[in-house]
Amino acid sequence: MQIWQEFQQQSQQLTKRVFNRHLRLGVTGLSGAGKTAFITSLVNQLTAPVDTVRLPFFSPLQQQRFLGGRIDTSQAMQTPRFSYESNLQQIQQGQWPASTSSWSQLSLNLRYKPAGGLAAQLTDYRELQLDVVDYPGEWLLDLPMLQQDYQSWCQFSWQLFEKPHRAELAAEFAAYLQQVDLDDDSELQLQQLTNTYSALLQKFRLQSHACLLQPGRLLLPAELAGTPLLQLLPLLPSQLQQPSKLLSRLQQHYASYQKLVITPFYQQYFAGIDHQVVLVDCLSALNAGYDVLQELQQALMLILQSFHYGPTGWWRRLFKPRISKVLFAASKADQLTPEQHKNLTLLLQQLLQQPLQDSRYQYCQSEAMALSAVVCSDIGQVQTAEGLQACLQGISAQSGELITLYPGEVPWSMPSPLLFSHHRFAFPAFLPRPIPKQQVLPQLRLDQALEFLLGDHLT
Ligand SMILES: Nc1nc2c(ncn2[C@@H]2O[C@H](COP(=O)(O)OP(=O)(O)OP(=O)(O)O)[C@@H](O)[C@H]2O)c(=O)[nH]1
Ligand SMILES: [Mg+2]
Repeated sequence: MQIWQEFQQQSQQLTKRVFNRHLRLGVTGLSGAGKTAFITSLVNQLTAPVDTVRLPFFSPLQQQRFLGGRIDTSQAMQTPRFSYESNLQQIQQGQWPASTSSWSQLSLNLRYKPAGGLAAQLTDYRELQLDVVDYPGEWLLDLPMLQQDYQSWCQFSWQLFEKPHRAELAAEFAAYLQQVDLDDDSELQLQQLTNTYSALLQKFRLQSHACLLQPGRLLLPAELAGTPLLQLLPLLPSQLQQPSKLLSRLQQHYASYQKLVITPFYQQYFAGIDHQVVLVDCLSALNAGYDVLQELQQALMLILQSFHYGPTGWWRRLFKPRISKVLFAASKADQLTPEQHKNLTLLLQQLLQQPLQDSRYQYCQSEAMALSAVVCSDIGQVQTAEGLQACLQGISAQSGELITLYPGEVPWSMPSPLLFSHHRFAFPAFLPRPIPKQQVLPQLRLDQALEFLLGDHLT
């Protein structure tokens, strides 16, 4: 019975894909980029009663063809469901949902009237199934590890560890590794080394604000906690020269991690993506300084190399899906006064300049914008000696108090290290403003994002 149901579900899915009625949206971004907030707001905008939503640039709604969306309730019981309702409740009550610790999924059925032609005459409405997956951003950085073997991963890691914002913390770990017996591959030694390396990764994140941390599962193991698969760490480049028991064990673990963790992660969540949104938190990186901004650029470049981009037709949609549209979005634009949004978009484009030069992107449509999934600030003006000055008002995430401030300017191109030596960026973090339950989340340019990502599938 269950096999028959699964077969029925799969054939329905295939039919939808052939007729372009199924879209898998890949929400991509490092930890803290805003994926969970983005998905929550997207679901909220698309499932709220259509007369309560304000999405002027989302053409199906503007043309009164969008009839509404609902959450698909037929999702398999064993599939973790994206906690939309509780995330929404938290945001409406003025709190952010916690950082994601495992994967989850949600499907929406979007009902719309066809824009014209024969379809409009023959049917009252059509439905598009939209699938979205949420996962911890840390895991995304495992994808580039598929392109490397253990040795090259170690070399790469130690090059990263030499960077100024990491060097001091890494030196301690290097000294610890120096005195390790390379012919001891006992459980005890492997576990002690792994614990020390995983503590180092946590310190890199908290003290150095580093974002390129591998392997991601060492930071957030989920169901893999305690498995030997996670006994993984980069030996020093000098320790790779001679064969040793420890080296060969770590090589085996690395290969198993690639095969049993990263490949299934990619296959399950990313291999079938049709459209992608890449969320980037440029403002936190600017706050953290030059080295972190550089590292963010490097991380984005590595991640984007893991996806396949290109045109799509029904055959490809079925058998060899490729990403045909990618939206690069600078998140949390509500932390800036509006005249800075253009600079934020330009900075994002500069950050992505290198990956975007890659010829693969020429075959897919891309767009860059600054957006905010949940607007937490009000825009105002204050009188200063120089005249009227734009300012923001919002609830500070640090103090919980209402603050009014001018957050400052965003450089429109990659800033030099010199700029950071005499200027400190301090873009504020806000809490969401509490709103009534029936009110739709305030957002910025989510309508333009939806138009780009979904508009042509709702015609
Ligand atoms: N002001 C503002 N802050 C936001 C917005 N979206 C996210 N944030 C902030 O960014 C933090 C991280 O957002 P999440 O949506 O949890 O980020 P994530 O990409 O899901 O992170 P992981 O779950 O760790 O991978 C939130 O806790 C907020 O502090 C936004 O639209 N506006
Ligand atoms: Mg999350």
